[in-house]
Amino acid sequence: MSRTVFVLNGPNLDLLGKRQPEIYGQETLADVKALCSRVATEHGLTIDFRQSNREYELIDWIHEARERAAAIVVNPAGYSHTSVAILDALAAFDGPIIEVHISNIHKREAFRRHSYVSTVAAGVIAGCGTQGYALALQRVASLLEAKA
Ligand code: CA2
Repeated sequence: MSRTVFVLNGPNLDLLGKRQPEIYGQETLADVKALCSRVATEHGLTIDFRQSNREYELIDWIHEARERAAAIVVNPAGYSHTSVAILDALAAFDGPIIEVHISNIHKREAFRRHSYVSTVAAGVIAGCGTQGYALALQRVASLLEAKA
């Protein structure tokens, strides 16, 4: 069985650590990737870590995950709150999906409180900073273990 986890990041997350540190912290996306690699190795998982500013590209990657990944960790960023298309793509994925938000979306503007993606996620982590990615991978490891 595949132990590959796709870690997908939505629009503007390439700016992590470069703007708005008061909301998203100091770490860059490269730091998050290094953190994910470390945690994945600890749990015998392999990660495929990607970021895109384009909705269609994220959708294509979710389709690709159907063939190649056992689980998806996704921070859909702004698309969480708007994209039925990303929701539909994720709904066609068979394995566990964990949604991550670096900030606490429930403490911010009202429009951030609703996420389409949450309706298909096995779990949602918000407001734990970039550590949320590590928590998500730990959860994926537990879910895959329980399934094996
Ligand atoms: O808290 C999160 O992880 C979000 O998914 C981040 C999204 C936001 O639209 C969601 O409501 C919550 C924004 C990603 C943009 O990230 C930036 C990072 C640094 C500077 C500017 C944007």
